[in-house]
Amino acid sequence: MSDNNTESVHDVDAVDAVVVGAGVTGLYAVHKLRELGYRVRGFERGADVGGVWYWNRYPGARCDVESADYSYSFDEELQQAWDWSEKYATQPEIMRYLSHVTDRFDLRRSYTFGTSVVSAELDGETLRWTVRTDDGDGGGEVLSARFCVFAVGCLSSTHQPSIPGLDSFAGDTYHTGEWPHEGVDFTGLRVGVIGTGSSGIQSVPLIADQAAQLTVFQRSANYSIPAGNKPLDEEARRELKAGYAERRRLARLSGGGSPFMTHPQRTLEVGERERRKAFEKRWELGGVLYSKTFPDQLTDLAANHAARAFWEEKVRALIDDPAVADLLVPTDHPIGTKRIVTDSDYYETYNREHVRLVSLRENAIERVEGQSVYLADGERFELDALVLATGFDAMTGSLDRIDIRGRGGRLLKDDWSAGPRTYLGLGTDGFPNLFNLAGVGSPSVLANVILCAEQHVDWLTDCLAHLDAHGYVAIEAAERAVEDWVTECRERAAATLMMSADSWYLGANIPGKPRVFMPFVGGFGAYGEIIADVAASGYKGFDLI
Ligand code: N01
Repeated sequence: MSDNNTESVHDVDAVDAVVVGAGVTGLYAVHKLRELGYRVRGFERGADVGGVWYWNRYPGARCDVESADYSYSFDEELQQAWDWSEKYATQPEIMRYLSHVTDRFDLRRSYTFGTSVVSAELDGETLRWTVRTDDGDGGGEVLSARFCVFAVGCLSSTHQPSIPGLDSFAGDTYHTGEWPHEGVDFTGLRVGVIGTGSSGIQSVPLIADQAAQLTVFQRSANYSIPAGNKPLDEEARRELKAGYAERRRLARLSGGGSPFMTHPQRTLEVGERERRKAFEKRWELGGVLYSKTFPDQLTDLAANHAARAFWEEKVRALIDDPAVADLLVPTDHPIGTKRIVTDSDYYETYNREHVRLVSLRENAIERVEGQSVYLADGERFELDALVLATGFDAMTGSLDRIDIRGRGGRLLKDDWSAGPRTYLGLGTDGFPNLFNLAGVGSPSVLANVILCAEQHVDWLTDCLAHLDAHGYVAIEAAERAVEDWVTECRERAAATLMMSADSWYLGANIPGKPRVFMPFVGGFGAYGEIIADVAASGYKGFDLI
């Protein structure tokens, strides 16, 4: 630690584990690590628990995984006690749920909120980590920890577009990922939304309900599927609760961590009627799982075309003006290679008089000046408010903000400059006792992240119990195992269509980021088997120290 910092910090607190983040993963990690008898300190940048749900409070923010699945499975009483009110929960309901879980397991007492971890440095002799926080609510602390557990979320560092003059926009500017907690009233205003990913597509219909005029600036069209959201009545809830055991069993075997299996045959192996029936069923189910109707949809272009054609037919039927529909139908990537959006009335919103879609494809935003947005061809839009739905520096953005130094002072960010290097997504060589949960190198963003969190945390706590039972101080991924896993992840991604879209999975939305497919594409169930085998073999690929 630099000498000039010493006076501003409290005494060094020695703990077993530091957990960074109080989102769905961090909360469960704190719970399980405490169950091991560990002394745990958690740190969270936000003023409360919730992670991504704490920050993303834009109108229409809603989960795209069904509520029953997007909930913890580790405690039967918890899952029987909680009542979801809708098929897809809204952000406020998820916050209430996470707060309930936090209270139920008394997790807040382990956290310091409003405080970010700014650095973690390994002592090569003791293999302990010195962790420092900023001078947020916690006042700037230094801790010594045996284990560092990062649960910082994959979509937590917002991406601000570099548009000349944006900073000096004379109206109000909001990023969907940092939405004001008191909400925003757009009544009677001229509003512009930049970005048509999940955040833009979810917020547009609700902003349109309030705004006098709404202009949506679209650089790339996206595939979206109506959520088919509906309230859950008493009977539906009773059925869900009675079926949890089977629901979870299927989810654990599945590719995406939800209890839905693909059709047993390949897309073109079945006849036209059967194929349409299967697509129709998924369309009715709603949302993101459409990309898993048939098993080959993301590996075979002809299969993908069939899914895409069905989608296009459905979506064009929702849009009155064929010229607007032409703009809304993507032509630059196969369906499902960017996350399919789950919407409520998105396409229908463009049938409203006061809503205009502006394509930036051949006519980009050139600058912002005063209250005006100017396009390259000189067209000007006078606006009172601008909503940036421009996404995140996904998967690595939040880790990159932390100065993490392993053996010999190696900086994690430098080690990952050509793309993230992990073994199983969990650990990396040179960084013993440091774990990154539900992020790069694991199914994470390609699956139901709550079950991913449980899968990783359960693996981790079993592993730490193993270390303690056998008298080991530390565990570290072997360099060779890291290299092999990076290769395996790359090869598996290359065997799919996922490399053909400029997605945030590939870092393609962030200028200068290496184009590497960051999550593990092989499926949630298959990944679970791989990490279970590694544990059963005595942690092959890791050095136990
Ligand atoms: O971000 P995105 P998001 N000028 O990166 C555009 C999860 N999520 O916050 O595609 C103009 O997908 C950009 O255009 P392009 C979910 O996993 C889930 O919407 O780069 N436009 C794109 O249209 C999701 O996938 C839910 O050409 C610019 C948009 O901004 C992930 O989070 C809800 C631009 C960004 O889309 C990210 O979604 C919300 C510029 N300079 C989010 N820069 C649920 O349903 C960027 N864009 C649970």
